[in-house]
Amino acid sequence: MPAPQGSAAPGPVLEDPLPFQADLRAAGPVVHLDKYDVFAMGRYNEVHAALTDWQTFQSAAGVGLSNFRYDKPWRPPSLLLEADPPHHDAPRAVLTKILGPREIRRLGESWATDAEELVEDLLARGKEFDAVTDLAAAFPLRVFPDAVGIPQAGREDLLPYGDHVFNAFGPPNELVAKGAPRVAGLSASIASQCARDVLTADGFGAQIWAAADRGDITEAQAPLIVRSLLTAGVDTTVNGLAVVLYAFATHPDQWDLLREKPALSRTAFDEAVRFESPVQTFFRTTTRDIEVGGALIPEGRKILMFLGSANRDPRRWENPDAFDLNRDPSGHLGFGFGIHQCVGQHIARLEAATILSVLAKRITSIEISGPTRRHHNNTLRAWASLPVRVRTA
Ligand code: OVM
Repeated sequence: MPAPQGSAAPGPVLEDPLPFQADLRAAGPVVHLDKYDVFAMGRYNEVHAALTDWQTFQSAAGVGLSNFRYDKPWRPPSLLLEADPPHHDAPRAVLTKILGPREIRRLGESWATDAEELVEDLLARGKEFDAVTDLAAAFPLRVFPDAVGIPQAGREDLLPYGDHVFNAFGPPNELVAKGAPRVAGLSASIASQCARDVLTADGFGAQIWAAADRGDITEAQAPLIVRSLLTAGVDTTVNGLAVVLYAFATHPDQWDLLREKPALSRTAFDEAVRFESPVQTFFRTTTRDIEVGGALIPEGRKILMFLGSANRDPRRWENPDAFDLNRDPSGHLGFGFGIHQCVGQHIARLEAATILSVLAKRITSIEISGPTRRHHNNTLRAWASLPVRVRTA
C-alpha cells in the first residue's frame, strides 16, 4: 500500500485517522506499507490473533518501528512492554498483583473525595471550562502520582516524558525531533522519581521495591518497573478521560442514559476506549515465517497493529462508529490483548468511574462550547483542548 496522500507531514492522518484505517482494512488482512517497509494489520481478527500469539509476534525487539535486533534502543527497554517470557514473567506478576482490582479498591474511596473537590472547584469558577486541561489531565495528575508515591518535584515532567515516549515508537518524524532537546532532562527526572528513597512508604512504588526485598524481582529491576507506571500511566488515562468526556459532549442521549443508570460508567469508559483507542498502534516482530490471510510475513519483520482500526472494524462491531452504551464493548483491543494487555487497566477504569459518577450526579448536560483541538502524537489519539459548557443539577 502506498503512503496516504499528504503523508510527508504526519498531520492529516493524526488529525483524523479513520479514513486511512478504512482504506487499510479494505486493502486486506495484511498490508505492506511501502514507505517504511513494514507490514500492517487493521482488521480485528488478525490483530487479535497476533496479540494472542506472543511466541510468533514478539515484543522484545521493540514495539515501535525501531528493531532492537539491529538498532540500540533510545532508553533502557521496558521490562514489561519490550520483553517476552521468561523475562517478562516476574515483573508482570508483581504489577498484576499490586494493580489488581481488589488491591486498589480502597483507593476508590479517597479518589471519590478528590473527584468531588476537583469538580466543585471547577464549577465554582463557572459553567465553561476545558475538559482536557481542567478535568481529563487534572484528575489523573491529582491522584495517580500520589498513588505511586513519587515526590512533588518533577511531576510536571510526567506528561512531556510520556508524550515523547509515545512519539518515539515512530516513525522518526518532526514529532520525535520536537521532543529531542528535552529527552535527557526528562529521562533523568523520571529516573530520579523511581529511586527507593524518594518514594512514600505506602504507594505502588514502595510495593514494587518490597517485591525486590522478597526476591520476586531484582533490585536492578525495581526502578524500571516504577518507570513503567510513570510512562504508561499518565498520558494514557488523560486521553482516555478526554475521549469519554468528548463522547458524552457529542452524544447527549448517552449522557442522559448514564445519568439514569450510573452503573453504566464502566461500560462507558470501555466503550470510549474502543471508540477512540487512546493508544492507536503498537508493533510486533516476527520470530518465524508466518502466513496471515494468504500473505507470507518473513521472520524478523516488523508488523504494525492498528488497535484503533480493529476497534472500528465492521466485521467485528455492529455500527462501529457509534458511541453506544447499549453495546458490550468487552473484547476491544484498546488495552491490547493477551500477555501484554494493559496491567493498569483497573486503575484507568477506577479513575474514569470515579470522575464519571461525580459528574453524572452533578451535571445534567455537557456540550462542546468552542473549537476543539487535537494533540498530535505518533502513537496516541489525543486531545489538546475541549472547551465545554455544562448545566448543573
Ligand atoms: C513502559 C510502557 C511505556 C509506554 C506504554 C506502555 C502502554 C508501557 O515503559 O512499560 O504500555
